[in-house]
Amino acid sequence: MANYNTQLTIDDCLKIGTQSCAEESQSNTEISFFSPSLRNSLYLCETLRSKILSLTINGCRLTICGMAELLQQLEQQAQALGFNMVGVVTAVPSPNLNAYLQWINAEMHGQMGYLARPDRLARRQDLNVILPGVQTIICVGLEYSTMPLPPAIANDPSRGRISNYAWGVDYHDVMTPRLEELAAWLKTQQPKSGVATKVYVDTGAILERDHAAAAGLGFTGKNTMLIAPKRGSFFFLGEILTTLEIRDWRTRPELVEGLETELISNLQSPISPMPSCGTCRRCLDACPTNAFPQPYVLDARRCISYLTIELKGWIPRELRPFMGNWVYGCDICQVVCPFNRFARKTDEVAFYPEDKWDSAAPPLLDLLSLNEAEFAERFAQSPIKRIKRTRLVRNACVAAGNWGSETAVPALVNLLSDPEPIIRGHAVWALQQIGGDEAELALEDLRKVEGDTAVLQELAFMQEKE
Ligand code: B12
Ligand code: SF4
Ligand code: SF4
Repeated sequence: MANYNTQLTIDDCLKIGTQSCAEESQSNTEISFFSPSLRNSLYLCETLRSKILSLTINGCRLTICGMAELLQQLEQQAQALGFNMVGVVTAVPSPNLNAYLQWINAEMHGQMGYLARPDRLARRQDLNVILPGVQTIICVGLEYSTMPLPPAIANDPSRGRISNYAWGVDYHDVMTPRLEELAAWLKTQQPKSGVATKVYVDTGAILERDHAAAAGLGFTGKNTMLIAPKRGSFFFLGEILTTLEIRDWRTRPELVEGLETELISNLQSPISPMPSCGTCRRCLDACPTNAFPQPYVLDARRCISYLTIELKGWIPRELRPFMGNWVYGCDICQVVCPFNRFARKTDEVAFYPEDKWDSAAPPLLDLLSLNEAEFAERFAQSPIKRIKRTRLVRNACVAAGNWGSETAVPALVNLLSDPEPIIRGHAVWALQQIGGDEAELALEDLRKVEGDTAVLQELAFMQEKE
């Protein structure tokens, strides 16, 4: 079999297509090819287009589509798979790579060591390390906003708040198979040409937001979120890296230069110039842990999302009082953003909470009493399963300390005998915050038997305070 590269000319398409049609035993088969040479064919006059683009050989219909048709079909396929946004961009390293390296050098990634690994940095610097010959990144967005949380629920300190993105099924599980399906479809657009693809949702060593911004999906906010002007920022990102060259004149206007004007006269850029944050700084001022040292830079080590999800060990004592009742992620710098007035309810049923308020803001007493088996069952489908019981109960202890109600004391006292030192230690902190006879007696008892140094330090902290 000839080894065709991905840059098929119209002649290549005709040659391979004619051969494939001749080989087809069944009539009424449809074979379609994509040729970048036909980049603007949608805008050719109808007669010329029908001559070039479609012919029937041996009962088999052969269609050769150009760049514009491919983009149109890509959009349709992506939409049919439930994605709300799609864009393509040339696979070059992010122009903000330096900002990223500075962020790593300043150690703002905290314990997320994978972000600083030399092999992962190499991938961000050269996307060919991920996929040799990569030409294009197809970026998709999937909205996840489901329902507004009534203030009475959101601000109820007896409940632990879960970030909106984690109310339903894990987005990695929802998006990955669909992106793989989209990648499989893409490969059919140039059969026999060996198109390679690589699918990522969140976990890839690429700067997803920067590439998506370059693909026209939105702009970077001061809160570092990718914001779509008419949709806000409550959406996930996913990508297909591919060796197929797809160029979109909408994000690469230079591509249309030199074309006959009448061919492009009906083209109008659908991507209007992106807005920006302007003088707004609501997110920066609203962040309870002061995690933005400057606009567009987030010190992950102070972010509640990092503290509740990524941080494996002890939550720094000085930050605990500012975490409020968040037990998994945080939405504050998005909720205050004026662009999120445009956020729509997602059509994705998988993201809707099963138990309405209890999935979005479960009672803290329920979380404090979770055992391993209950945790595994309750969060089997949810992204929360990733942090395991220890981190979730640790977070619930901090939220209970901030709640400050004696109602939580019996559940916290129970946790003083938990096998996990991190849970015992955070329960100690919560009981110190709440105070009262029952809490103090239990802490006295623990002091006599505790053998773990870190837990003893938590206990000592209270004595120092006294
Ligand atoms: C590590 C990580 C985190 C870390 C660090 C966050 C961060 N801001 O970097 C933590 C755990 C804190 C986190 C939290 C959240 N995350 Co997160 N996270 C990631 C991950 C895996 C890598 C991000 C990264 O590389 N950060 C490195 C830093 C340096 O990048 P950056 O902050 O984006 O900064 C860039 C720009 O600000 C720009 N820049 C710098 N200066 C300037 C100046 C100007 C003027 C401009 C325009 C740009 C600019 O350059 C920087 C480098 O590219 C991505 C997935 C991925 N592979 O990309 C998801 C991802 C960014 N996270 C996501 C989500 C949903 C969240 C949360 C909302 C979850 C939650 N509710 O708790 C929060 C939001 C917090 C926030 N405000 O960012 C989504 C974001 C979708 C979107 N619409 O933007 C992503 C893309 C995952 C996904 N596939 O959907 N996350
Ligand atoms: S997610 Fe919450 S803690 Fe993190 S930067 Fe935004 S407001 Fe601050
Ligand atoms: S709150 Fe204001 S400053 Fe922050 S991202 Fe939104 S528009 Fe930009």
